[in-house]
Amino acid sequence: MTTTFTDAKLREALKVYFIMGSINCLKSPVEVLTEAICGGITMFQFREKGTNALVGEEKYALAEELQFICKKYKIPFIVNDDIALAQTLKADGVHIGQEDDPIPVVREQIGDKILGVSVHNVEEAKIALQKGADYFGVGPIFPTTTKADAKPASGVAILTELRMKGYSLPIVGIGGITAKNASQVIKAGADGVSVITAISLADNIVHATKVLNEAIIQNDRKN
Ligand code: 3NM
Repeated sequence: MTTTFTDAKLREALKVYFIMGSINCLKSPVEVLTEAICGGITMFQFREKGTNALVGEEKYALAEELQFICKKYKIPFIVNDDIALAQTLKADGVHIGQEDDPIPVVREQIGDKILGVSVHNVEEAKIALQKGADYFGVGPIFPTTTKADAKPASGVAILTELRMKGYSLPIVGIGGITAKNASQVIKAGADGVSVITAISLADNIVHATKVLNEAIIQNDRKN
């Protein structure tokens, strides 16, 4: 790990990792994020992507507003695939996928901020580790409709495989994760779960987040 976050602090932050952009919300993103924080999320990723996503000044303004809320509640604020935005806002880190800028280039730009990388198999994990990822986002674990170009769901076996092969880097599972299936993800070896829909589209966001949080805490191997 290269980040100034300690290993323990990063694993703790990854437990209930909420990802969201304006298109994932049925009401104001500010309200959604505030309620998710009240419910107990431990980290937030601003992911303003997809059809009708904000760009330019509007994207910047929303990011700034959401970061302000995160700062108030001491929730780490990560930016998805927009290094310039992350740099301007002095975000806590960035998350990139396999098709985004190369890992060494991003690392060079962000220094010791958190660098998360999406990986889908052992080969990608090996390269991401070598090139300086601080954590892996592994998915989609379960089927998801949120990411248009998501790969087929892998199930939790990929998590077990990564741990068995000696990958001890912090791992967060992603894709179709809910309070009902989250325990499988943790039992298979992930430190936490990242979710969009399970929180952003919940009727009662505070309640849904609390239930998800409890599912993680209860199944955490270290508790
Ligand atoms: N990345 P939901 S799956 C943003 O597999 C994202 O890398 C994925 O949304 C990957 O919790 C995904 O609504 C969408 O399924 C996750």
